[in-house]
This record gives sequence, C-alpha cells and structure tokens, in this order.
Amino acid sequence: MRKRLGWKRVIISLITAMGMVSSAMAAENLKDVMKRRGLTAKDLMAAAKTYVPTGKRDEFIAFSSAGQWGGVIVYGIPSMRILKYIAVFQPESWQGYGFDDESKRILFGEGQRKTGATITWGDTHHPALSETNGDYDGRWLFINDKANPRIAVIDLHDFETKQIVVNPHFKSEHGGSFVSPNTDYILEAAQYPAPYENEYVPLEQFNERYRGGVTYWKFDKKIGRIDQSQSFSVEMPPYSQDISDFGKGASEGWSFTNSFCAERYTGGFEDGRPPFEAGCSANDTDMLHVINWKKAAKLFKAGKAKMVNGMAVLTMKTMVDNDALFLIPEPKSPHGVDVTPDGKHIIVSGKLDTHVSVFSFEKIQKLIKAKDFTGKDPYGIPILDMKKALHGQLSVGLGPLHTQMGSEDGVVYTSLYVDSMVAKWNYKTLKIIDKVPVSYNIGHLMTMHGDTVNPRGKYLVALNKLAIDRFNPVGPLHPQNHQLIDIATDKMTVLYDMPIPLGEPHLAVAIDAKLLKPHVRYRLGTDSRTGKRSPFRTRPGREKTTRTCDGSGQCTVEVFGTLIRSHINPEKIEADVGDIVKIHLTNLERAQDETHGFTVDLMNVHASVEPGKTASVTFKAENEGVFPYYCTEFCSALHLEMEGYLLVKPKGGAKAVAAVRKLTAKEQVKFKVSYENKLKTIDGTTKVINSVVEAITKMGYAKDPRTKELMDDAVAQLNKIPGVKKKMQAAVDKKDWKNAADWAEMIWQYQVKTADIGLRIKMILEEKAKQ
Ligand code: K7E
Ligand code: CUA
Repeated sequence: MRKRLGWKRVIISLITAMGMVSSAMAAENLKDVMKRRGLTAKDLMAAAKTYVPTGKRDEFIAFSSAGQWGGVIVYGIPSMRILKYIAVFQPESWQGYGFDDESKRILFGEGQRKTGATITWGDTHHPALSETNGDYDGRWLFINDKANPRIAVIDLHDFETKQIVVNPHFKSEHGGSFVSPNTDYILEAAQYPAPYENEYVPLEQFNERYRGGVTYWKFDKKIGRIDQSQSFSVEMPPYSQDISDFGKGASEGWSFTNSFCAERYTGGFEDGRPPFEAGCSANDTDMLHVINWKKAAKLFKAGKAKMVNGMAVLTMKTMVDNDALFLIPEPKSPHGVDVTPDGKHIIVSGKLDTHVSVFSFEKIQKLIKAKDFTGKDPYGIPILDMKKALHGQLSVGLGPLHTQMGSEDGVVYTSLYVDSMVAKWNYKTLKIIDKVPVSYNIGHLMTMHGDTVNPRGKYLVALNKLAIDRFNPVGPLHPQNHQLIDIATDKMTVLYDMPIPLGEPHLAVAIDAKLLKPHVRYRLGTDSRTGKRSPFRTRPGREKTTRTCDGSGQCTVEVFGTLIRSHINPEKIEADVGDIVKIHLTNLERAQDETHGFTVDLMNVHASVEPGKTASVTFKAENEGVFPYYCTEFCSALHLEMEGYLLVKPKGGAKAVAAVRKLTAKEQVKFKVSYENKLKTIDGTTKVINSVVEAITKMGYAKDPRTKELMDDAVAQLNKIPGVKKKMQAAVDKKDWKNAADWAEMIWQYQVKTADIGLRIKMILEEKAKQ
C-alpha cells in the first residue's frame, strides 16, 4: 500500500497528541483475570518474577547457541524476550550478512575450508564470553561450529560476526569454544578422530594415523581478532575428545578435556561388527586429558612445534617429554567437565554413570610431581590413578551431563538428561541439596556468570531438548524449550517456558546487562566487519558514479553513494549489459536506530546500513532492463519514496529516446498554483512545529539526554531547509514552476521529519512525567 501522509493528518495527530487526555475505563480486578485465565497464585508469583514492564529492561543478557541454524540467539533474563539473532556461519538477509561485500568476505572468504563444498551453515554448540581476570568483560563472544571445525569472533560493541577461523587440523570438533581467564586463548577440541592431512587413510590405520587434538587459538585483544600465526594445536590420541574447560585461580595455566571412545573403536555395523555405540562404551572408563597449556605455549614459542597444513602442531611426544600432558581415567562416556570458581576442583559427569566425579587439582598436581603414575597409554602419555586424583563422587541421578556454578560456597547445579531434572548439590561436602523436574531431557544448563570466578546465582536456565506437550503444536518438529528456574531461594522453582523456534541450542551463557555497552552509531564511513574506515566511504556532496573498463573489455560501474532520510543518492544508475556493478553506500544519519536497508530488485543483494556504516553490494548486470532499488527499512514517513532506478542498457547502446516535451502555458499555471499552495502549507506547519518546540521546551527536553539527542536530530533536519530554499528561489526566478513546486515539497518533507521527531520527544517526556 502506497500512502502519503497528508499534512492535515500530521497536524491533526500533532494536536491530538498534545491534548491527549487519559480516560479511565472500568478495569477487571486481579481476581477476575485469574478466574478468566485459570491462573493460580503460584502462576502469579512466577509472572511477577519474570514480567518486565514495557520500557523496562532485563537484568541479564543470554547468548545461546542456535545449533543447526548456525548462529546465536540473544535474549533477556528474566523476561525471556528475544532481542536479536546473530548470524555467524549462515547467511542472514535482514542484517545483510552474506548479502553485502563486507560480510561475504568473512562467510564466503576466510570462513571457507580449502576442501569440500561451499559451506553456508554451521552447527553451533558452545558460546563463550570474553573474560578479564576470570569474569565476563562484555567485549567479545566466541562460538564453535561442530560440523565444519571453525571458531567465530563476534564483537559485542555491535553484535556482528567479525571473523571466522577454519581449523586446518580437525575434520570434526565439539569441545569449543572455551576462553582462558584473560582471553589470551580460545580452546577448540576435536571430536571424531581423523588424519590431520587431507588425504585418504584407511580405517585399518586408525590407531597409527588418525588423531584427536586440542587447538589453542591466540586472541589478539588489541584488534579483537584471532591470530592464526600465534595459534597451535596439541596432538592427542584418537580418542573422541569432547567438552573442555580452562583452569582458573589455583589451576590457571591448565586445561581439561573429556573424551569418549577411548576404546578407539572404528565401527563396522555393515561388516557384521557391533555398532559404534556398543564398541565405544565397552570399557568402564574413558580419559580426562590434563594439559599444561602455558607450558605448551612456551614450547610453541620456543619453536618446538611442526607445521601441518600451515599451522603449528605440538606432538604428543613433545608434550609428554616436557611433562605437559597427562590422562586420568573417568567414568565412561562422560560429557561435561567444569572447573569450579576457585579452580581447585574439576567436576566431570558421565552420561552412563549416575555419579558426578569431583577431581582435586591439588591431588592431581601431587601425583604429577611425585611421578605417581599407574602406567602409560599406547601413545606414551602418563596415566594418573583415578581414585587418588578424586576428591570424591556423588550419585546425583540418571544421566548427569553438565554443571554450572551457584553463588554460594560449594553450590553447583547439574543437569540430569535421563531423569529430566536439575540437581542442586555441594561439591565440597558431596551432598544433594535440592532437585527440580524439567520438561524434558535437559542438555546444558546455565546460571548467571555460571562458569566464571564470580557466579551471580539468581536464575538458572534449563536448555531442554524436547518440548513435547509444552507449547501449541507447530508440526512434527517442535521448538526447543528454555525453562527459567528461580534459584534465589532454597527451593528451586520453574518460572517460565520459552520456546526456541530456531535450531537446537546446546550451551548458553548469561552476562550482567550492565557490562554490555554497544555502540549507538559507527564513526562515519566505517566498514563494520573490519572496524576500520571503509575505503568506499562517501561524504555528502561527494557522491559519484564511475565506469571503467579493463584490458579484457570488462567494465565496472562503481557508485559511491549516500543514504539519509529519505533519499538514496544517486537516484539513477546506468550500466551496460555485462557490466559489474558495485554500489557503496554510507549512511549519513546520526540519529539512533535510523538504519537504512538497500537492495536492487532481482540481484540477490541486500545491505543493512546502520548510522555511520559504509556497506557495499556487487553484482553483474547480466540482463538488460529496468531494476528499481529501494530502502528496505521503514525509516520515515517518506520511506517508500527512498527509491531509485538501475537502468541496464542493451549492447550497442540505448534505443533512441524521444525528446523531453515542453510544458504548455496551461500546465505552467497549474504548477504555479501548486507552488503557492505548498508555501501556505509550509507556513501552517511552521506554526505547528513552533508550538511543539515550545511545549517540549517547557517540559524540559534539554535535561534528558535521550530527548536532547533527538532534538539535535530534529534541528539537523530543519537546517537542511535554507539550502533547498535557495534552489526553490532559483526556479522561481526562472519561472520554472514545476521545479519550484517540487522544491517546496522537499522543504515541507523536512518539516514533516522534524515534526515526527518532535512528537517522539513529546511522547517520551509524557511517559516520563507519568512515572
Ligand atoms: Cu549438546 Cu555441550 Cu554440544 Cu551437551 S553438548 S547437551
Ligand atoms: Cu531509508 Cu527506508
């Protein structure tokens, strides 16, 4: 629907807004509502604990993996309101990710492996927040791709994916990403063993040639990127490495990685052998890998690594010779390994065992110092005695998976997959404190800052795999279910079920909302993906289009344009069939949330251009024709007019164009009348604007930074009018009434934008006055 906002409507809405009176209606009382909706007192209590009224904000912000969707889901706690989806390993058109040149460089460039297909998805499992001294600092988020071993870096200043690194050694991973206490390294552990080389090796050589491993990606905090040249992998036996965790406090400098299938079973169902699931859980124990990563980093720096596929590898032998790698048996088929806030204990859960096992780092160190080993594994890695390394074990229930830390001393929470419960227990005293049922089959769980040195308690989220009967059915594929649980009191209580409609989240992490400080706008002309100023940035008045041809005859039309309410500059682009078209656009807005989107019809390009950003799209004009382009975000009352045309001419030049017809005297008179009427409208609107300004000045807009900023934006719109007035006057002098009328219309449009902002200011001030 194409609708112009008539000036009368604007004025009427201004007047209504100014004189709005609240009329009280007879309301239902709380009891009536409870009865009508079948709510209990317990429901009301849960609602009161989760409800965040309009305009209010959440206390914590959660970042959840979105599993097979390939990205991250951001939501608030306790409201469980979804705030954003961050595209990471998959194209996402709203944010232009994978549709503009800047993000294509990440997704289709550095993020691609050298072998295999072009990958446009990921299987995200474990997000990790950057840390300073072991606690979240709100700067970066990292996440892994299990299917195509990769790690991505997301900057929390704009919630955009900035980098994807491809693991050159692994063909499969799972134990990523985990962050060292000062974000020096990001850990990524392999899953299904495979040769590091990209060549054929028969399964018969599994023990000799297949390998597991752990990669330590060096993170450069100055530039906010992983530095592959300073990163290295540690070679591991072909056990299936799994979840990992960095030591902290007492165990800083060490990391811990679980494994399953230490049997090194290679399957073969089709050859009449038992399947993987049987062969891989034949033994009673698997192996916890204990790694001195600080020592490994030193070995790497000392040149003790060899290069494989262009990246450093420390062999098992080097690690063993330097007392940097050890194994401890752990109950079979373990899943989570979680280091306690003080770093003194490591909690391991075995899926097929009812116990959680609490290892003592102090005991581990004593055994290592005394060289008290029970023997070596087939690869020469010393094995510590499990009993001697244990602080103790506790039977918590069926299928313990993951553990997160509480805020009270010794209190932790463990998910029980088979029981569909959360167990609250004390790892120091090895006593169960409480249990609460969840619906159903919980995987990971998350407490606030739950894997840091300073867990905040308060809330726990159970990341449940199945929703079954919880929500309105939406087909055989149900949403996943994140259940919010109150852990502020002694007894855990389920507060809220939140359906997750995109992929299977594995882990989530939650940070105190106050620690996040995203930008409102970019410095003018920023390429958001590099964080640097774009070479294609364009200042107002400098817009231009060029066409150049190379030696082969390939021509490129390059547009350096700008976006501001409500026009795209240029409004016409011409190309010949076969030309490459590159369009660089800079959003000149300074106003908060004034994003313009950009697409050219039928070209499969899209950019989301936030204030200050420069984004580019590139495509080939394969066919002649007319292709409208437009702004895709409803940015102002005249958003629909934010449009233009790409005209692609056939080879051999355009067909003859008819001469532009001159206006008749009668038409001239008509435009003159139109011009004069518009001047009257402008006068009327000026009065309205003045009265609004007077009102909001009285209401004290200048004292509130939010409304003050909006006012600056309004003034910026008004300041454009004198320039347009000059052009209008020039047309009047030439008696060019058509153009005079159009320039008058332009002036009025700036007034409308000003009035629109004025109204917004008034609304904010009125709301504030009510509170
Ligand atoms: Cu699903 Cu951490 Cu990949 Cu457990 S993992 S549930
Ligand atoms: Cu800019 Cu719509």
